Amino acid sequence: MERLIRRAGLEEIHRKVLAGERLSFEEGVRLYGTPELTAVGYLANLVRERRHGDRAYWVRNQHINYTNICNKDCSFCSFYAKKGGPAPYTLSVDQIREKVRQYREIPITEIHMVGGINPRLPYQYYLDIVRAIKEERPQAHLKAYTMIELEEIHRVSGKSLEDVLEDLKAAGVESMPGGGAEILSARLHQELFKRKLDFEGWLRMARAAHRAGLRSNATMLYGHIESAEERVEHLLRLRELQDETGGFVTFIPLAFDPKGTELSHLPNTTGVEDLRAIAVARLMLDNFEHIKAFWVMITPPVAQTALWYGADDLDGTIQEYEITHVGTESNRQVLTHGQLLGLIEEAGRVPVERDTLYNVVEMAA
Ligand code: V47
Repeated sequence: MERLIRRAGLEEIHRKVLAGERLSFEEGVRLYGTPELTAVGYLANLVRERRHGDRAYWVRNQHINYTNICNKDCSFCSFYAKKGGPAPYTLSVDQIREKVRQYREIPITEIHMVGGINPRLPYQYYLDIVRAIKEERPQAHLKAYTMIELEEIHRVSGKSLEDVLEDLKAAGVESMPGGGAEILSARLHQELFKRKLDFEGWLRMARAAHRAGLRSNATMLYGHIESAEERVEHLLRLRELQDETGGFVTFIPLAFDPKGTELSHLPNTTGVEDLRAIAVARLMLDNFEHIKAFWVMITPPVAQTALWYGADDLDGTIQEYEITHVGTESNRQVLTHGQLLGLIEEAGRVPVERDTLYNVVEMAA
């Protein structure tokens, strides 16, 4: 390994990783640039094992998307309703209740709820669906609404952002997912998602949520038109906010799936890119406890391998996922807990069932 690290020119980064020192922007770019993925993975695995040993976390969860109507028109998205695409829908409070009841028999500990930005939805709707979920399944942790939705909920509320956050918490929101960050960059905002909150706004919302006591995740959408420098800048912007608030729980790199988007001419990411995104994140985000390999996006085989490239979490059993459909046409994208455990054990790690905030639910025997 020493030889490989030398060949990759990563000796100084190796020294810093062993000493627990913070890596710089230039070093992040170097980690993206070196062809020696194994060396990058080795370094990331040192950090991963220092923090989590052999543990690999997973969660029994359910995703709910309450509407696919969206006015943001992001060119990387295939989820929102448009001509020739998916038909528009908005779930009623009763339909949401029904979705929760559908998986009553499964011991789910987390419900992850997000949706498009449907400007017709009133403030009360956002509170009502949260209350309905908590009534149906009070024991499940509700992780709901991205920073983009928070901005919209604030817009329709006529209240201060602080009051909105208090209302959401009182209704039953317990943490927030990491979506909507895309790439925290002014150039990419202009190119790909200019109707959406810009990167300063996303960070402002996250800061306000953390100050209100809501923890959240952070994502990065990679594999489209962003450069290595822009990816590293994204990571550093998250690291800086995490230094300030400590409110982020997990970082999740999301591999861009071009199918059905305005960027459908672009190729899918490769396993090498996916593993590198995980490894570089593990090395740069020294103040994030967890790095998640989201199997829905990068496929179970790559996610399983990522447990040796910096990831300590595979996310969950899922049930249904509508935002993307890698290798399937169906919304039903599910791994049973047996399949998840099998993937983790085959990779040589120890599966640990967790809840949203990484409290251990049950250790495998
Ligand atoms: O913000 C949209 C991304 C995100 C595509 O917090 C796409 O635990 C790839 O944030 N190809 C939503 N990605 C999903 C998300 C998430 C997922 C799992 C766990 C957590 C968590 C959060 O999906 C969006 C956007 O960045 N997305 N379109 C696409 N074509």
